[in-house]
Amino acid sequence: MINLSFLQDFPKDFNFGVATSSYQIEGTMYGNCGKSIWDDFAERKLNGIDGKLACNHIEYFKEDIKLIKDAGFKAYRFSFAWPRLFPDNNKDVNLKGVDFYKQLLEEINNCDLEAFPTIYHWDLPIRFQKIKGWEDQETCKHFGELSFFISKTFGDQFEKISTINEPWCVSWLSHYLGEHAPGIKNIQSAAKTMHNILFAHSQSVEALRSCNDHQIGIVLNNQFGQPINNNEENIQATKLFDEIHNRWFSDAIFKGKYPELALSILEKYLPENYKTQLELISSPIDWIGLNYYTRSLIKYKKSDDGVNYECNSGTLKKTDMGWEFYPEGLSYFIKRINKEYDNNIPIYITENGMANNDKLSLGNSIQDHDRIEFFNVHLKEVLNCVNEKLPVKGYFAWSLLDNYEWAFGYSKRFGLVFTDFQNFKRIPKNSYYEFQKYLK
Ligand code: GCO
Repeated sequence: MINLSFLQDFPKDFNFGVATSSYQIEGTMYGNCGKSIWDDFAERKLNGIDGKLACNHIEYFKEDIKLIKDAGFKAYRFSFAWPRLFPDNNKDVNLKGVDFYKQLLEEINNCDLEAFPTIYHWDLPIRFQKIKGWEDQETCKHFGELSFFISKTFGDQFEKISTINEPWCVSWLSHYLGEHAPGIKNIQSAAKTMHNILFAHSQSVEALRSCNDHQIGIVLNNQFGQPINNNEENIQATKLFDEIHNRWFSDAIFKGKYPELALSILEKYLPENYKTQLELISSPIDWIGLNYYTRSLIKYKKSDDGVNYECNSGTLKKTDMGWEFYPEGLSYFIKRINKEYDNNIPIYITENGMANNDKLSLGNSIQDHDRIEFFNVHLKEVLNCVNEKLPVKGYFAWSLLDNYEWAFGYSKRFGLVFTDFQNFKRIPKNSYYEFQKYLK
């Protein structure tokens, strides 16, 4: 039987936690939350399937924190909803929103969990759409102000904080592939946001440093690219994929530059002063978060805009998202950050997990063996890295609860805990109990 018994072999101070994000769990109809680009996108593209109710975490947060504690986890990664704090404009704060995050943080700390807040996990207030959201650096300036506000208002409740979750998703996935809000498909918008979201990070770091003594990080999602075969054109295509998906962000953060191949395509769309801004973007951070899910097989495919590749999947075991199990990629990226970018920076695996077609069986149990296997093979890679003395300091399972999985609505279940979306009942799955067995 595949199990997680080797969790006991991790060092005592290794931080195990779970992760969530605001729009995916809170429920925007509660507590005077304002509208975000996801409400608009859901209305236009997803038949109105949105985060209005989600998991109603706003009312159930105490129960949710208790679930985290009872499993033996030591940390909780969540995000602040910008439209909950500032629903109508950039000045008038929603006291109900402030009160919610105060209570949440208090509950987290009372349960002896470490809070790992993220400032931005994709729910940009809708008002920014007027200036094309992240395409305009005005938005980045306001993001700096939001960061300052968060640090000032809640900063005594946590040590570590991350600025942005997955800049690749905010930019490429949302402005080139059009799969996430605001659903734009245009290389110029994509290039601009690829840069601006990093500029926003720099504004946030500056604001946070001026306010408090936090340990600041950013969360990158890395995906492993493998050429579909050894043809030279596929090898080159893979290099471009890797630069757009991964290196664009890590090169900027750690080296203050953009990788050559990707830059040769995107530079013409960047602001004139982008090099000066890269100096700010690369100002030191204190830790790095890595989200990891899968690999892609890359094949050359000619495109007029120069983005000459397509992504395919292979024949390995797949999750309900159709994503292949490829645990080797996780240790690959841990080593890459350590060896090629910064050999001291603490690394946190801030997301890793799988969607599974979970069903309630008799007696209300959920036998998610595949998920236990997914955690088993990925956590073994992490443990090997720890044993090799790489500075991996923590691991967050994605996710605590089945929740709103973006463009897939409620159809993809990533939780350790099953959510009944009719009545908000939470039912721990076997994977939850498997963690509990060895963490408690
Ligand atoms: C991400 C986001 C999560 C997703 C998860 C599964 O990494 O894409 O942080 O919000 O739900 O990754 O797709």
